[in-house]
Parts: sequence; C-alpha cells; structure tokens
Amino acid sequence: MSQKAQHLEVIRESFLLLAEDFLRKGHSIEDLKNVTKIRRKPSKSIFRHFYSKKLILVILLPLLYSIVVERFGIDFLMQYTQNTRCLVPNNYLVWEFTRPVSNCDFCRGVNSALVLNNLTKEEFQKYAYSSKPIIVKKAASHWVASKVFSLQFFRSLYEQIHGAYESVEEECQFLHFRSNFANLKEVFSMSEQRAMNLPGEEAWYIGWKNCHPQILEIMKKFYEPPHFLPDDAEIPNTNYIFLGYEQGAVMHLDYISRLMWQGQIIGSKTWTVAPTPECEDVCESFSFFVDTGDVILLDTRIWYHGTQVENGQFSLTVTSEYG
Ligand SMILES: O=C(O)CCC(=O)C(=O)O
Ligand SMILES: [Fe+2]
Repeated sequence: MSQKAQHLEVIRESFLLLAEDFLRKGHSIEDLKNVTKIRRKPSKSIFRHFYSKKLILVILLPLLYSIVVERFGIDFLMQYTQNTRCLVPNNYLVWEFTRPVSNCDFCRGVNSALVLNNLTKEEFQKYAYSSKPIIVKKAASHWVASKVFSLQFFRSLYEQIHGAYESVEEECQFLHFRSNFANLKEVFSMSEQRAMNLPGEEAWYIGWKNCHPQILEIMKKFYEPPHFLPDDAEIPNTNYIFLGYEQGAVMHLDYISRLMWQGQIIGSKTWTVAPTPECEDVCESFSFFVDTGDVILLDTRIWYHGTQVENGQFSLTVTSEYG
C-alpha cells in the first residue's frame, strides 16, 4: 500500500472508531445522522453542502489523525484496519462524509413507491434502474423459500457446512441492528421462546450476508432473482437474509455498488425512506407497505431506509443487488 493510501486508510478507520464509540455510548444511528447533517442556509446551492463537508474534513482530519495516532499508535490502527468488517452502521460516518453530494433529481416529486403488478421483462424495461422505490406485487409469491426458509433452516445449514460461520465473520457481514447479538452463532443459540418472540421476550431483528459458495448453492434451490430484471443486469452471487420481529433496520444508507432488490418471503414490513440531508428542502420522507410475496426495488445508496415489522409477526426476506 502506498503511503498516501495508508494515510487515507488510517483516516477512514479513525472515522470508524469515532462512529463506533458514539454508538457504543448508547446513541442511535439517527443521532449519528444528525451529527453529519448540515443545515441549509437560505441559499439553495448544493455546493454549500459540498464545501461545508470539505471544510469539516480539512479541519477535522489532521486533528483526528494526530489524536488517534498519538493515543493508539500507527500499528494499532493498521491492525484495526485489517480486522474491521464492513458493518453498515460503522461505515456510516465515512460513507456520509465521502459519498457524492446528490443533485436531488432522484427524489424530486417522489412521495410514494411505484406499485406494479407482476410483469414481464419487457414491461419492466422502462422502470429498470429507476431511482424511485418500486414494489412489484406477488413477484416472489411462487418461491419455495416461503415454505423452507426459517431460523431453524439457516441454523442447521450453518451448523452443517464447514467454515460457514467463519465466512460471515471474515469475508461477509453480520448486522445486529438494535439486537444484542454479536454474531450469527449467538443468534442461532437464542432460546426457542425468544426465537418465537413470545410475550415477555426481547424482540430481535438481524441480517447477514451469505458468501459461502455451498450455502449460496443450497439457498438458490428455493428462490430466484426477480424474473423481470433485465437480462443485462449484473446480479452478484451473494445475498442477504433479514429476519426477526418488530423494529427492523434502523435508518441508514448502504455502502454497496448496485441497486437493491428484496423478496418479502415471510410476513410483511413497512419501509420508511428519506432523502439525503442536502435534499430535505425539496424532497419528502414517506412510508410504504411491502406484503408477503412482493418484491421491493430500492436504491439504498441514496435513499435512507428503515423498516418495521407489523403486529408482532415474523418477517424473513432475501435481498441482493442488481445494476
Ligand atoms: O429488510 C430490512 O429490514 C432492511 C434491508 C436493508 O437495509 C437493505 O436491503 O439494504
Ligand atoms: Fe440497507
């Protein structure tokens, strides 16, 4: 790694440390969002936001760098870099500071999701790669996954396949949201009562990325990427599972390279989406409902998004990217 790249990596990790520390002190991701939110002055220039961020970076970074290096030493930071996984909340400050400022075209005039009935590839063509949230009704209702996927299914899958847990830890991602689980093994070890969200039990909701080839191979027998996506769309082999009860994902942006599709295999969820801070004056936040068997398409890199599982029901979804 060049010296410049090393310094950039150290700075990136310094932000991660700060963000982690902030979250560990009990603050929420919304508080983190407010820290990075730059209030608009009467001028509507999007450059103001850009330059404000740049200014903060110029002032803050050398200070941050010297504090962290002085306190922990460069070796600690380099080691920390190698051990850091790509958790969405931990990346939050980095992503918020380094993402491109949007010109708000993606959300101008958009105040609801576009709801489409199940459709063909040809019919979908004109909506493909849209920045508007889209729900395609019943597009996943025939997936066998709705009868097969469950917490128990994934527990026995992960127990059977050598190196499966390690693959999540080392190359993939585990998202605990508001739940108190450190990893997938802990999730699979919870009591049956808690797993079923019985009265008096603490609600839980988690997600993780699957990248173990054998796990992916088995999962693929039970679902398929939405049939209406364009033939030329790139769909990675990896996927995510989100499952649990009550409060789902907290509001966040994703640090991914494509658009997102998600099949609502079991249960239903209310999604809330919000524009990025620089677009708050011209765009609105809104919510929409995704029912069992529906597919939702969303650019999770530009729309803040959070989810809520309704009525104490269980929700399970499979998610991947396309673009
Ligand atoms: O399904 C959820 O609860 C959240 C999903 C999510 O954040 C995503 O797919 O990017
Ligand atoms: Fe997300």
